[in-house]
Amino acid sequence: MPVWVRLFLVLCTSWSLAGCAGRQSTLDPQGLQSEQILHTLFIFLAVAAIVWVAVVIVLGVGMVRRKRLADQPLDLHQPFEERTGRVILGLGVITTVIVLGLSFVSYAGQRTVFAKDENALTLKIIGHQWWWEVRYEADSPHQSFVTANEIRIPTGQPVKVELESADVIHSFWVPSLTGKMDLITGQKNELQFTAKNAGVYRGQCAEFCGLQHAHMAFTVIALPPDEFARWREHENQSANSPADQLGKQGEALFRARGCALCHNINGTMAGGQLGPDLTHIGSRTTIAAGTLPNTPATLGAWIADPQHIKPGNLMPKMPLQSDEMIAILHYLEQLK
Ligand code: HEC
Ligand SMILES: [Cu+2]
Repeated sequence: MPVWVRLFLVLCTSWSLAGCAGRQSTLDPQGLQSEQILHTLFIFLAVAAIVWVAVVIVLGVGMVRRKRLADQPLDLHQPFEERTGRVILGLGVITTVIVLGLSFVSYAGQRTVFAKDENALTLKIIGHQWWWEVRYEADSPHQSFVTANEIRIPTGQPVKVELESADVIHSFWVPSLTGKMDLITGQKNELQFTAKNAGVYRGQCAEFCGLQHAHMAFTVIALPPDEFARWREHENQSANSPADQLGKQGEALFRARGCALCHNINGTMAGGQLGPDLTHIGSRTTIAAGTLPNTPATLGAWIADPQHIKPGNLMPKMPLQSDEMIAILHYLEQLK
């Protein structure tokens, strides 16, 4: 085979498969449920491909072996009619068997995907235009906390998410871990999944929910169970008190400039509920629902003008002097 043909073939396969891996892919499953969904997809694909190839072959044979028109087209051809009838009957039976078989495969797959485990870690997730409220609730309120846009889970343990919406319909989708489920006001939907491997997976709102729907992503971080327990312990604690003068100024300004009306910071006077909880904002990996990585620069840019970064979102541009902004930024950065 000439080199250029081989090169062409290699490029064709590698390019077409290059999009299949990664942290947001149904074709690179990292959870028990997504694996099952991929199995089901492959079975459907294989059966459909075989049927398609068979149809194309028969069509080809029919075209090549075309008969001349009979002299008397209206004459009955008894043997031919009988054969045709048998073929149609046979194909009808095969079609029924295939449809029933695929229904069974689909049903069996759903039993895994929608299986319920009583010991699952339960989270409540509330969709907002355009961010995700994530509530870890335990029997004791001291063990319960709220975060946003970032879901940490232990590997190997089933996780149940209870899905609700604060406004319009959203849809929870982490392709690497499981299928989609809608978040609807006044209705509680549930979805369970188990991450097999530690890693960082990307989720995305999958139901058009308004202007910033495309910027309504989230991160799922699957951690080994002991690491998850440590994180949970830390997340339970109130926010760090600011260590220096500038931080203290920032904390006071956070209240004085109205941020506290919309944002909660545990252990402080800030108790607003309209925006994401900021108790540990300094340790989150992204801001504004996965729109930007969380760095001092992006956090500063967000506070300075959230409407520039995410036009139409529900945090207004706050009138702040530049020294006030620096103080608030310095304060938020310490909330690890
Ligand atoms: C009217 C309510 C409101 C006020 C006032 C407000 N915010 Fe927000 N804030 C929001 C909302 C809503 C979001 C989520 C926006 C989105 O991602 O769509 C948000 C997001 C944020 C985020 C990103 C959080 C994350 O996890 O992505 C930070 C940081 C933040 N606000 C800081 C501030 C600061 C500092 C102030 C005061 C200068 C402030 N906010 C004032 C409503 C408000
Ligand atoms: Cu949405």
